[in-house]
Amino acid sequence: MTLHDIKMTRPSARDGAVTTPWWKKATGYQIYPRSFCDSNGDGIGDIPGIISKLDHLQDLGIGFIWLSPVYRSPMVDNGYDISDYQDVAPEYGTMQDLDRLIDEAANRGIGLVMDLVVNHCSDQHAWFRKAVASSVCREHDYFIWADATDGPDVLPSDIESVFGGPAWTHLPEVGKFYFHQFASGQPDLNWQNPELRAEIYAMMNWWLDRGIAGFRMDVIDLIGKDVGAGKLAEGPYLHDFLQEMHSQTVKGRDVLTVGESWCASPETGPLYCGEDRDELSMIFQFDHIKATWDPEFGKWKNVPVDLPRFKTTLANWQYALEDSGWNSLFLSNHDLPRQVSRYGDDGTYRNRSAKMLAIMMHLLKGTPFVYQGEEIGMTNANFHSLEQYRDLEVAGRLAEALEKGSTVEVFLEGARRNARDNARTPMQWTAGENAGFGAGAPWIDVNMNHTTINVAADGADPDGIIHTYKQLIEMRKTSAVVREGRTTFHVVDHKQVCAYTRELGDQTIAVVANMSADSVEFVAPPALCGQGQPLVSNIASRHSIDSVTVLEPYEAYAVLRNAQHSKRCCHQNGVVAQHALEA
Ligand code: TEU
Ligand code: CA
Repeated sequence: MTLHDIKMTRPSARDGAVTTPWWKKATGYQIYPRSFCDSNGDGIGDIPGIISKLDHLQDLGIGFIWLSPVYRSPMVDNGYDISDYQDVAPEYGTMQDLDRLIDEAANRGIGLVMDLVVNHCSDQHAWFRKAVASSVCREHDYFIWADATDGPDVLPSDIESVFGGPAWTHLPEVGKFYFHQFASGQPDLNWQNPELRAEIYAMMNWWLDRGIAGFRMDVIDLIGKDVGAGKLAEGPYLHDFLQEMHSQTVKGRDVLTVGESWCASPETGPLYCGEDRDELSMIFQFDHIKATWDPEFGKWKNVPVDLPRFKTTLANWQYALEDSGWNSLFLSNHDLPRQVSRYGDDGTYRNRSAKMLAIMMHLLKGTPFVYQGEEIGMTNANFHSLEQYRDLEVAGRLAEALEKGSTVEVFLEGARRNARDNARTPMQWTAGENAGFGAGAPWIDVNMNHTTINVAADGADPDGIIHTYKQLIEMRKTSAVVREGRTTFHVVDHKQVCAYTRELGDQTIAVVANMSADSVEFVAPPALCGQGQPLVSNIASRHSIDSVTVLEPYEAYAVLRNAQHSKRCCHQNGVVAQHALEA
């Protein structure tokens, strides 16, 4: 796809000022509680641990926390299997701790966004226990069942679970199969049942009344499914349910909602978060992540990042939500590899490439999300043996890979690059024991590189990565062009450089990022060129983007200019003729 094709998909711009909701000025920070900070030395991160680190978050300047699940759970999937939505897992603390977290965060101007996992619950949830015990009770229909007409060995359909193996499990005591798109310990909830939906909305209101700042909604694109018809993601009832949920819960409240949708496309994205839709504030979409996966083997086979494809997806989303809707901006979360390892260089150019990625993402239009440790350039886990992995997905997918004829070695190499545990090693606070995470041996190995990569060292270094993050987070609060400027991607086909402009009124921000380890002689198109004021950079500040610029490996910088600046540049550089040719 060329730049021209991308522009065609962009709806026309619309002027007109609207009041800016707080979450358009804010940067989010995701906490994976198990791995953030352990206050009592049992090796597991907890809520008092989070409270003890709130100053770090305030210092960073973030506006809200997305807290991965802390609810009561058997922890088959580290809390994404909830057995009680209105209680806290004892290993993480108490409801009192959670209320204190809400208050202490609020004192620092930080909102708390809870993770809402309602596509499925745990098989230990009271609803499921009752549903299994009786086929006529109310809760039985809260789940999705299929009769074992042809016996327990004949599956109702060939739908596979995300973690490997069939999505159906037979329960002899019920004489039926139940449906689970994830682990067998995560039975899917039957959203067709209005009583179930009412229970979920009541639970959401109970949390909202406690003063939380909103919800991140786990795999929300799956709730509208029609399993019989084989329509799972973005199923026929999805938007009806999201509109109902909005009207029954968040309507009239000043909160943020962000739905996780692995299947959203630039075409369907506006349906979730368009301004007139009354559904969600924004979604996490994964097109730019999937664009870097192997078309056949997905994330388990490592392939180099196809930069034109990656940029095309980012561009298409910027354009699709330009007039209505809102983007979330992220490269990392608890399910993805560390961004500096995936898109940058976690060796020689770690510091520089981590900053490059931050500059490249944070100056786009949307709400950025920082995943714990990203702000100091934490890297992949670098595990060398299977025993070091904790994620159930690794076991599930290994079995499958071996069945398909792969080897443990090949699988381990894929896991080293892309397994979810890469992002789940303990937060690296200090160079000391257990990286300052806690006094006891952590539930998952600490990355060996914590002796050099840690919050204390990065913060104390004037050249530390965290300082670039602070700068970018501050810019979003203060600069309208960062928040609202119209995005145009340039040189989308360029294999090394990512470049775009943001325009609002007479202000333009021009961003160039060399996403490669080579020094690049970059020929910039006219729209990108010009002299202005240095905004942010990861090497030395630069005042202009020239028609030809030699970019250092992983160099990134942004220039802010107004109409005045642009004119001056073209004359000074004497490149008007060349520009005219290119245009
Ligand atoms: O993730 C949805 C999901 O499908 C991912 O698990 C992803 O597809 C996976 O990494 C594939 O390799 C959400 C949560 O973010 C994840 O942690 C949970 O495990 C999952 O839902 C189930 O709740
Ligand atoms: Ca603990």
